[in-house]
Amino acid sequence: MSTLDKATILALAEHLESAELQAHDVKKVTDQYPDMDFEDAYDIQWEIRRRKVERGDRIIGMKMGLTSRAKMKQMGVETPVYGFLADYFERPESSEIKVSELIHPKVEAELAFVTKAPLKGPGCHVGQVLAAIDFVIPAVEIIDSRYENFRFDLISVVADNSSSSRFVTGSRMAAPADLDMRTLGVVMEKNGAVVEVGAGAAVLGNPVASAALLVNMMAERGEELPAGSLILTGGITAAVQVEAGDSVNVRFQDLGSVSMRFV
Ligand code: 0L1
Ligand code: MG
Repeated sequence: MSTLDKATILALAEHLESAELQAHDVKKVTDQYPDMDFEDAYDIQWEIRRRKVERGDRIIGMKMGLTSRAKMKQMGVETPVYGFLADYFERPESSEIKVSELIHPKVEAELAFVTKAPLKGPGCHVGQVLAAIDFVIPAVEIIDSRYENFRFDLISVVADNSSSSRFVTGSRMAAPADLDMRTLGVVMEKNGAVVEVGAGAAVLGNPVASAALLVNMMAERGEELPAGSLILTGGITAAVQVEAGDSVNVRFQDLGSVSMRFV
């Protein structure tokens, strides 16, 4: 049930989107509106999305966040969150990513899917997702909460498009049938040193389950995922802070590696 009126939703969407575009941090929105709920937060997120589309940006997919059981427990929450991906979030493999356009970026290793059929909930299951996946590619998401010191609560995070900011995908693709996504290992290196390791099962037991949940969560708003969408399924590793001068390379079992440099 929403608690905020339309004018407040519009004002908060503008406020948070400006923070993103101008790369400055803000106080979490629940400080001012402590009674706001998840519906308000997704209303704000969908309004930010609408503003971007109106300006000519394309929405190329969706991401799931807070999909690791350990992170959910740490934050005292039981549901992951989703966000949208705009075309300008994407950066090419091995490219330089400008930290001056960001506030306090962190990187996390993820598996990404590109779909060949629309997906619609409620009741979307893992089998439907597997049938709709065209191919799997490795990805690194660069999250960047707009909130001071990454200090937030879940409702504020959702309003802020779940900290979506940039992402890089690798070019080696695989069919889902050729991978065991639960045991698929990743090793993240920063400046040549291993900083994180993990396996796909960190993402809700199986990244495919994360995509099914995304579709079912979108269905709560009557939304579906069109064919050709890119889905970032959630962090396999913890998020690692980066700054100008850092190089990141993530090796994915059976899927090659994804690298980038922060400048
Ligand atoms: O992609 C993610 O898991 C991030 C979700 C938002 C929470 C955060 O900024 O850490
Ligand atoms: Mg993520």
